[in-house]
Amino acid sequence: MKYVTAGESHGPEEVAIIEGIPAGLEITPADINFELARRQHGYGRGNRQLIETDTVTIMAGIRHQMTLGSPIALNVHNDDHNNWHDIMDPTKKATPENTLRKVVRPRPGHADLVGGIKYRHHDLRNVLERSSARETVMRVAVGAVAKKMLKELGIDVHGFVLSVGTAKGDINEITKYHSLADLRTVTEGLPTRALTVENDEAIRKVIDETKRNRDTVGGMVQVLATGVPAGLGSYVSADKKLDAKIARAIVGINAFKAVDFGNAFDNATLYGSQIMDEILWDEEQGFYRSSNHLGGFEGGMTTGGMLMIRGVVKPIPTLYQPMRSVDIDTHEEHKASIERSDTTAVTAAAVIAEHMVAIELAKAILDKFDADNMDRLKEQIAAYRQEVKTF
Ligand code: EPS
Repeated sequence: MKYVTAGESHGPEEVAIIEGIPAGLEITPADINFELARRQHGYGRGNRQLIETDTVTIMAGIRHQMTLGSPIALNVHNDDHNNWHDIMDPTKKATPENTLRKVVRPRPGHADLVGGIKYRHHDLRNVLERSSARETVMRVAVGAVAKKMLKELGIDVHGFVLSVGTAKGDINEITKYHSLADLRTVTEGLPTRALTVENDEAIRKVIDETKRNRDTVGGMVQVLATGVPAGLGSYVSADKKLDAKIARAIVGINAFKAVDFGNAFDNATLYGSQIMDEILWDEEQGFYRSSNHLGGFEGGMTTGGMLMIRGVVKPIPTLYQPMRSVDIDTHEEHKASIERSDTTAVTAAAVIAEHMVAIELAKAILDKFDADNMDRLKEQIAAYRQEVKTF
C-alpha cells in the first residue's frame, strides 16, 4: 500500500490517491468524514476551522461502498479557497493584483526561508501554502481507510493528548481502562482529548493564557494500538524495522520534533533490569510479557503487546507577536510575517498521529499477508494468529 497527497492550504482542493488496498473492504464517506471532523475539532484551533467543514468526495476505486482493489482517489474541498480565488488561481498568469498577498518575511521555525531558497521562490506563499498543516486533512482521510481495514482485522488504534505546555497528564491513567474503546469514550469526550477531566481543565487554562499572550504552545500526544499480531516488521534489515517506519511517519507530521516507544525518554535513566519486559507463557495466550516498557516492539518487530508511541509537537511557529526575521528582497531586518494561525494544534495532532500509525500498520500487514482480497486477508491473519499462539 502506498499513497500520495496534493493540495495547497488555500488552493481549490486537497487530494489523495491510495494504491494497494485489497478488494472487498466496505468504505462509506461517513467513515472518512467522521475522522475528518475529529481532526478539525479540538480546543486551541484557530478561526480557519470555522470556515471549513471537511467532507470527502470519493472519486475512484470504490463501487457500491466496496473497494475494488484499484487505486482509490479522495478529494476534500478547501471552502476557504473562495476567499483566495484569485490569489491561488492555478489557471491565470501572475499579475500585480493576484500576487498582493506576497510573503517576503519568513517566519522562524516554519519552512518559509529554506523552502524559498531551495525552490527559488521569491514569494514565500509558494512554500507556506504546501508546508501548511492543512495537508494533514488528506493523511487523515487515507488513515481512515487504513483504520477501517484494521478494524475488520481486530486491530484498534487511538490517539490522545498527554500534555500541552506545562499541563502534564499521567500515562498511568490508561491502566484504568479495559479497552481502547473505553479510553476513547473519555478522551474524545473532552475538548482537549486529555486523559482526565482535571488534566483537560489544566490544559485549557494553559491554552487560554497562551492565546491571551498572543503566543503558541506545543505538547505531547500518545497513540496506542491493540490487537496487533506479533511479527509485523523485521529485524533482518534496517529499512524493514516497523518502529523505524512509524518514527518516520510521526516525525513527518508538521511540527513533530520527537518520537518514542514505550517510555523511552523516561527510561533513559533506568537500568536494563528495570525496563526489559519479561517473557511469560500460558496455555490460553501463548507467549506474553510481564510489562510493556518497550512499547510493543523488539528488534523492529511487534511483540503482540499493545503498541505505545509518543510524539512531541513543537509550538506553531506563526506568532501574533512575531520574532525577528529578514526581508528576502531587501535583506533588511523586519518582524516575521503574520499568517492567521492556531494557538495550539496538539489536539488535532493526536488524531493525525493516530492515523499515521494506522497507515504504517496497514502497510506492514499488506506487506506480510494477501493484499488483493479482504476475505483472504482475514483468513490468513486468523491462521497466523493461531500459529503464533501455539508456537
Ligand atoms: C496552518 C495555518 C492555519 C491552520 C492550518 C494550518 O491555516 P490558515 O492560515 O488558513 O488559518 O488553520 O490548518 C488547517 C487549515 C487545517 O485544516 O488543519 C499552518 O500554517 O500550518
